[in-house]
Amino acid sequence: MTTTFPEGFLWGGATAANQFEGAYDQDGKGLSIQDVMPQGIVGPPTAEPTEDNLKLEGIDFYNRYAEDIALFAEMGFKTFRFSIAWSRIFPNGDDETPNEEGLAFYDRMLDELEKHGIEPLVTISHYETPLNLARKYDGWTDRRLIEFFERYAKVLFERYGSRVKYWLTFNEINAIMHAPLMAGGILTPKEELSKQDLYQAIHHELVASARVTRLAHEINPELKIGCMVIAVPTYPLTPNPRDVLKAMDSDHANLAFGDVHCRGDYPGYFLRTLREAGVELQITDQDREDLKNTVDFVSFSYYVSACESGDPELERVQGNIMAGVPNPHLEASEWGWQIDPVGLRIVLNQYWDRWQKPLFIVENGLGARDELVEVDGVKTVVDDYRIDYLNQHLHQVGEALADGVNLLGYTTWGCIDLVSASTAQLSKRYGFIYVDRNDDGSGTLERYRKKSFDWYKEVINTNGGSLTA
Ligand code: BGP
Repeated sequence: MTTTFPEGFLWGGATAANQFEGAYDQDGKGLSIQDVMPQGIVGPPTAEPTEDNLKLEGIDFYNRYAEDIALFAEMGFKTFRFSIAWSRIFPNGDDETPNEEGLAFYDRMLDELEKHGIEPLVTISHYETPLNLARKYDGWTDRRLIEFFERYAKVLFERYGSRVKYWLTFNEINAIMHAPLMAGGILTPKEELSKQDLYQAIHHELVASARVTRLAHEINPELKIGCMVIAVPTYPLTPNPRDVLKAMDSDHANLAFGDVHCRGDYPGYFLRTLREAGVELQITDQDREDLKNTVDFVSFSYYVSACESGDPELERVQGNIMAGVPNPHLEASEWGWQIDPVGLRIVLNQYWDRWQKPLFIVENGLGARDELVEVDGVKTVVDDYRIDYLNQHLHQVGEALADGVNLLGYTTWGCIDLVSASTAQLSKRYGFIYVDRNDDGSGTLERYRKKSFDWYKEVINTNGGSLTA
């Protein structure tokens, strides 16, 4: 069948400040947790920023944004997802007043996007809690973070609310279960973090998300606020009911975040998890009221599906942040992430059926090692593997649209090469644009169009018509 994408479908690409801006101490920016995470989530944080941390310079988007946005425009991007670095706006997180130079940077970026008619899609917090909040408060375990986050979001809505319609509160909010430092700014090592503190931190983020949703609507009723979750559809390894049940439990652990954001209350299965873990959440009456401020749409990242089994002995392997039993029917990327285009159609249907809120795919893509070559005297990457991956996934998106799913748009992850979140490498590349920078920090930072650049341009230009089955 031919894939039909709706008119006005928001095609684009996605990024995060800490992974590509660089300029980690420029113009009054404070340190964020990422500035002391040179190994992403595969190694411990350092006491202070160290030279081996590729994020300190990133791909220098901070100083090259105009050139890069022009390349996105050349591909025909309708939207561009980026995050605002909290510590550029509030260098310590708990400051009383914002840093004007930080705010001015995003004004300049928005000018550039407007110039090209690209709709901004802004993540308020993408794995970059100000380091001071981690050190002083142990991140989101402390209730006071709600107030600091609200202050930050208020400044953003007031400053950019007339120019930015689509906002996401926390990137991959469910990642906090597995990566409490990256997703929750919690410095207590994961092994020492009590369930009580972890779930309390989750509660604080959920309340903060709901409170800023209300705030946004108060400031400008036109604003559209979305939650953002990692989507990992979980299949039972076999039809054994124990496997099916385990898969359901595993799905529930993730769906809970969307349930709270869309329904305004904790689901029963989640309360049971808390009871069985001996956790007593500190919830005030005001919290319960706040949670009722549900989101306008649901956004998610999709890279992998997983299997589950009732057999605890079976080995679980890590995909995107979460682990599961490997699926014998699927191939994996070089980083072991299992590739499952059909899973994207499944999850789109699951979310739409469950929440009946517009959906937005804000991350999807293949992390691969690319080789820069010369074709007809022009430097490029012949990334047919990436084209194939994206084509297959987008074909399934088309199928989901035919199933009746309401989808606002699709932004590929890392539309320009950037530093990986999990392993902090540059060699794990996702982009349509190659950036000359290597894992050892060497490179000219020059940009080159990959083969997928022209391919995506054609997909956008034909509104999906050029995709193949
Ligand atoms: C998501 C994050 C992104 C991003 C992406 C790819 O978890 O929201 O920040 O990096 O995954 O992951 P990685 O960079 O680890 O390959």
